[in-house]
This record gives sequence, structure tokens and C-alpha cells, in this order.
Amino acid sequence: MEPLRFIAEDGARADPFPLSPEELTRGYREVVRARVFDERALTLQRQGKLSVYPPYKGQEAAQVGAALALDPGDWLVPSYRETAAALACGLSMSQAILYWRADPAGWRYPDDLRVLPFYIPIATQLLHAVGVASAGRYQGEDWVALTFIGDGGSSEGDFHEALNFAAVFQAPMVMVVQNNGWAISVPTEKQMRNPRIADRAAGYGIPGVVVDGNDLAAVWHVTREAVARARAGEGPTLIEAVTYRVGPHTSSDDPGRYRSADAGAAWLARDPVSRLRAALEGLGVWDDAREEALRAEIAEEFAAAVREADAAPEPEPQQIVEQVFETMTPDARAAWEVLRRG
Ligand SMILES: Cc1ncc(C[n+]2csc(CCOP(=O)(O)OP(=O)(O)O)c2C)c(N)n1
Repeated sequence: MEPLRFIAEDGARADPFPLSPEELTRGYREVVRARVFDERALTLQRQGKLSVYPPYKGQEAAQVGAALALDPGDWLVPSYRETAAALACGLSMSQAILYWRADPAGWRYPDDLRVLPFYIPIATQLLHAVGVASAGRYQGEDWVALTFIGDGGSSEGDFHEALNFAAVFQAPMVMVVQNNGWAISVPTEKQMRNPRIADRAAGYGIPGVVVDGNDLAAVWHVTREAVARARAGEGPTLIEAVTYRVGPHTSSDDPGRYRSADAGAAWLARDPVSRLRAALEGLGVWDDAREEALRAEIAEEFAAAVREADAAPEPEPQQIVEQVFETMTPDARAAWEVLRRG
């Protein structure tokens, strides 16, 4: 299976092309928004204003393309890498900043936002996504759950259990594996014999698709088809988005210790942002003036988000355990008492 692609590295569009100019423009706005958030969030972390932060530079199209294929009633069940997908699904920048600041105010999302908080324990989100998808079926709703996982996470037992359960019960779930080449310091070829993760779909009896994860049009297209199948009762799809983790694993990581400085050089030419811009310019719907206006708008959005996050009240230590259980367990209660006393 070769990755499906509609936008070449120089921005040339395949014919037929799956997105309208309006959709492509919307996708570009979200991709640039995601890029700006990521770059500035990393800077905030370096200034001591965020806790640990997992950047996603180079993976914006894989996330935004899939997120934009959802309808408003659908659910996003992300891992820690998917801030771009969450922003595209309506998470505010200020909430994202508070979350990555480790402020408990950032963990409790608005009730009407169909995005679950970022999952840090690898692959646990996949089973919850099957649950969210199945819950809709039981309740007579037609929502679809979109979830993400990394190449490393695809080696977890939860990955198998989630896909098998979703397939057997035809849960309306779409799983996107962002195959970004690395699981912290472990390259993909060191942890799987068959590097084509989408091949595994056949073992579950579901469709598996491999797509160029740096091509927003391709990711949006295959996810839209998968979402439509899920909503029609035809079950889950496994999408492998081939991409590359250009930056460090997190703000605590130093990739120089395990890969050469030019390891991702070829991937810079495949940058999803510049590729998309070239495609839009090819369509004649984008120019420098629009770019400048968009960048100014997003810079203001980010600045306002920082102001809003900074205005949040200083969290109390005991809040760490307050949102874990609806009714605290005795252990959590004991921890809460200790933290409250200070
Ligand atoms: C259950 C569990 N085991 C181990 C870890 C530590 N850990 C954090 S990220 C990571 C690697 C994940 O790699 P991958 O799934 O490829 O995703 P990526 O970070 O590249 O997006 C590991 C092992 C964890 N968070 N949870």
C-alpha cells in the first residue's frame, strides 16, 4: 500500500481533487493556527510558563485534516500529541495553555465541547473511544468517535483490544495512527517487523488506509470517508497517517542524544504548511496580503489566550485530586486533606 496523496511536495494538486477551495482555505487557516500555537507554546514552556509540552511540528495536517472531517456532534478522543486536532475541534487556546500549564482549571473542559482531555497513559484513549462510539449507538445518537495513537502506542495491548472490540461490535470509531517515525527515542523499524501499520486492519476485518500524513487534503478525504462509513453503521476504520516528528518528543527531550541532526531533513521539504500554502496559491485563492492578515489574527488570538490564562486564579494544591473521582476514594480524600493543609 502506497500512502494516498493529493497535494505534491511542490503544492501541485491531483485531478480530481477531493476538497473545495473553501475547504482548502479553512484547512490552511487551522493548520497555520496549529503551527503558531505549537511554536509559541514551546516558547512559553522555555519561559517557565507551561509545564511539560509535547510539540507536534510537522504533524499539523495529519491532525487537522482528520479533525475537520468530523461533524459538530462527533467526539475527539486524543492522546497528548493532538493539541492541533483539539484546537481544530473547538478547544480554546487559553484552555490548551492552562492544560499544559498543569493548572486544574485546564483539565475541566466546557460541557458542550465534544473533546476529551489529552490522554498521557499510552493507548488508554483507544478503549475509551470505543466506549464513546458504542455509547452513541446505545443511545440512538449518530455520533462518531475519532481517536489518535502513535506508532509506538500501536504496540500496546490496548490497541489490539480496541480494534478488535470496535470491529466485532461495529462501533462508529475512526482510529488515526500518526506514524511519525519515533516513539521517544525508538525508531519505528526497531519495534515492528511490518512497518505498514494499516496492514493490521485486515486482521480485524476492517478497512485500513495509508495516507500521506503531511497532505491535509488526503487526510481529510480518507477520514471523511471513514466517518461516513462509521455513521452509516459500517464500523471502524484504521487510518495510518505517515508523517514525521520534526521536533523533540516533549519539551523535556533532547533528540540529539539518539538521532542525527539531519534525521528529518527530507521531511522539511514535505512540510504540511508550506505545501498547503503552495496549493492554495496554485488555485489563485491565496497571496501575501491574506497570509499577513491571517498571521496577525492568529498572533492576536494567541496573545489574548495568554492574557486569559494568566488571569486565571492561582490553583490550590488540593485541586490535583478533586477532579479525578466524582466521589473521592479514602486514599484520594487523605491526599486531599494533606494537600489542603499545605
Ligand atoms: C502506558 C504508558 N507507557 C509508557 C509511557 C511513556 N511514554 C510516553 S510517550 C511514549 C512513546 C509513545 O510513542 P508513540 O506512540 O509513537 O507516539 P508519539 O509520542 O511519537 O506521538 C512512551 C513510551 C506512557 N506515557 N504510558
